[in-house]
Amino acid sequence: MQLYELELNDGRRISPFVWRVKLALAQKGIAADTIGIGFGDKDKIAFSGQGLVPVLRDGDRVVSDSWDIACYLEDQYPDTPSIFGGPVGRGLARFVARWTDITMLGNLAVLMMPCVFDHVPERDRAYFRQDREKRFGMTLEQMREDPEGKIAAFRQILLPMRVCLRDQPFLSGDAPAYADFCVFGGFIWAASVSDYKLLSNDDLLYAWRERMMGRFEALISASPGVVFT
Ligand SMILES: N[C@@H](CCC(=O)N[C@@H](CS)C(=O)NCC(=O)O)C(=O)O
Repeated sequence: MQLYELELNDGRRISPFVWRVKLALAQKGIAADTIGIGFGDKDKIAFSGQGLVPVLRDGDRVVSDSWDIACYLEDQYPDTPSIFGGPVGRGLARFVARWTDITMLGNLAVLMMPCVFDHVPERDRAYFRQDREKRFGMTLEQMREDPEGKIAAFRQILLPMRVCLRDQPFLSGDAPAYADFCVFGGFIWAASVSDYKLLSNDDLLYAWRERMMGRFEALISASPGVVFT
C-alpha cells in the first residue's frame, strides 16, 4: 500500500487530511509506504485523476479524498479495528469531518498559511503565495497580523468539544476513532509548522491531545518537526 502526501522542507508532512488517513491506518494496524510530494509535483499523483493529497494506492485500486479513503479502509479491511464503530458512527464521523474542515480548519487557516509558507521549498513559494492570497483575499503578510486575536477566536469555537470531554476521554467515547483523528489531524498540521500555543495547559482539549499523542506516539515522533505547545 502506498500513501501520497505533502512534504515540505526538513521532511515536514503537514496535510491535516493525510493525517486522518495515517491515524486510521495506524488504528487498523495496516502498513503503508508514504511518498512525500511537493506542491509542484502534481504529475506524481496524476494517476488518481485529481491534484490533491491524500492519494492511496492499494494494489491496483486508487482512492483519493480522505473521507473516501477512510471508508475504503473500513469496508475493505473489515477484520481490522473499526475507525467508525458501525453505520451510525460512520454518519456522525462524517459530520465531525465536515465540521473540522469548515469550522476548525477554516478558523485556523489564516493563522497557519504564513507558517506553512515559511516551510514551503523555494521552488513552490510563488505558487503557494499566489494560490493562497487569491483564496483568502489578502496577502500572507496581512494574514500574519493579530495572531493573539485569531488564537482567542479559535479557542472559542472548540467549546463544544471541551464540554464533551468533561464526560468522556475521547470525542468518540472511551477510545479514539475517526472523529478524534479529524480534529487531532488539525492540531498536528498546526504543530508541524508553527509554535503558536493553540491550547492552554489547563484546557481539557490539551489533556485530550496528550492522550492522542500517547496513543500514536510512534507515528507522530517519526514525523519531523511536530512539536505541540
Ligand atoms: N477534501 C480533500 C481535501 C484534500 C486537500 O485539500 N489536500 C491539500 C493538502 S492539505 C492539497 O493536496 N493541496 C495541494 C495544493 O494546494 O496544491 C480530502 O479530504 O482529502
